[in-house]
Amino acid sequence: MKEEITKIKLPSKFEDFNETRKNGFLKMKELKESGQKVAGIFCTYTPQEVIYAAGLIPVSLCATTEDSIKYAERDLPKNLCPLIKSSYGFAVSDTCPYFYFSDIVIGETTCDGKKKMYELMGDFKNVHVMQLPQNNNDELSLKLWTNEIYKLKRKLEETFDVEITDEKLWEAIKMGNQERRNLKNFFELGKLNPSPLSGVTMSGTQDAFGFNFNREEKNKSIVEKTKEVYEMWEKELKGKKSKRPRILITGCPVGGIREKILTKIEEAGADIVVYENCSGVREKLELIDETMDNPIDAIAKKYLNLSCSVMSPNEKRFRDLNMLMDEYQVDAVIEIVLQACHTFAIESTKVKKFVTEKKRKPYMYIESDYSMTDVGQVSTRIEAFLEMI
Ligand code: BJ8
Repeated sequence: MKEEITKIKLPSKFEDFNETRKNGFLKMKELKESGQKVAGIFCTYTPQEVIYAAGLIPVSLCATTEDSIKYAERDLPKNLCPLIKSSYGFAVSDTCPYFYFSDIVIGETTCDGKKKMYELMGDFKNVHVMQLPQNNNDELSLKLWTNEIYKLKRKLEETFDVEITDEKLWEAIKMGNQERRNLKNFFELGKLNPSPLSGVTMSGTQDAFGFNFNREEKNKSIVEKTKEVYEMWEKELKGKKSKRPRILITGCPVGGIREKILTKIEEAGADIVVYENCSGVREKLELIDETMDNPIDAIAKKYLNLSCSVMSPNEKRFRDLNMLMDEYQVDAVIEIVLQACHTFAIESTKVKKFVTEKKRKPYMYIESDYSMTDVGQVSTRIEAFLEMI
């Protein structure tokens, strides 16, 4: 193990990563040196409880910068979602330390681009792909997904020579639910009016929590941060009025366009108060049912219920949107879709209709990628939209 670690390369562009990520890499390096096994993951559908119960640590792999895309485009079409190209580019060029540290990568058949990319990735990494059904409202799909979770369990047991007992699964479920409750409380700071925390800071802080691999410490820091922000709001903002429109962000994950789009929205005078996407509160809304008899059944039910646009139909997304728009007193919705993401792009027609006709609120659609070429145009559109509210 030690020998493997001495060979370790931090990415040539290590200095370009932000402090939080760099600290995360260094902490992970220490864990690997102590013999810890790691599973790299890309998606919210990954049942992390099974990974923890196997004694591994799940880590989100790099997928949010443009730099790695040039490596991906040697194998992948240019006209593909930047998130997929960035993920693959980091992997194939070995410039993401988390990918390097991963003993296994776990993927799911979500969108077409991702599932085909995993096939290529499987040529140079141990990749296990879970077959995700695309209808989360039927019994057969739930059976199929439950079976996929059993397959993952067996894969981890065989690969790492461990036994995943029900007891370990329930322990991981309890810890995961606690983390969901804590993160939900943190995101609910966005319900306060005036908003105490910028949406950009909120999503950056969530990333930072994710780079703490000690779950107890992580839970403690989420609770402390929430308390600190709430106390600041009580002292400095409570009772004041804000004229800044309150924005809900929906669509694709936003880690790769945070600076380019989210910062511009807030600089233009609005507050992002809630994310209805994988970068926000959505996954935290439903806990894993701790009263069920079988932990795998409970895990399968929770994860299949997620409302990503890869599901068809995807009615649960509208239930979540409805509730979040009301509870966070949202004034307008901005949907951000990554270039060539067909499922979110097509579903946006329904989202627009829902927001403008059912909720009677302004809606804006932004399609973009990780490059800065359209930053001027995006800023102008955002300013015009906010003026109209
Ligand atoms: S659960 S949002 S993390 S799939 S943006 S790669 S869908 S072409 S990232 Fe996602 Fe899981 Fe869904 Fe969340 Fe494909 Fe679209 Fe790209 Fe996407």
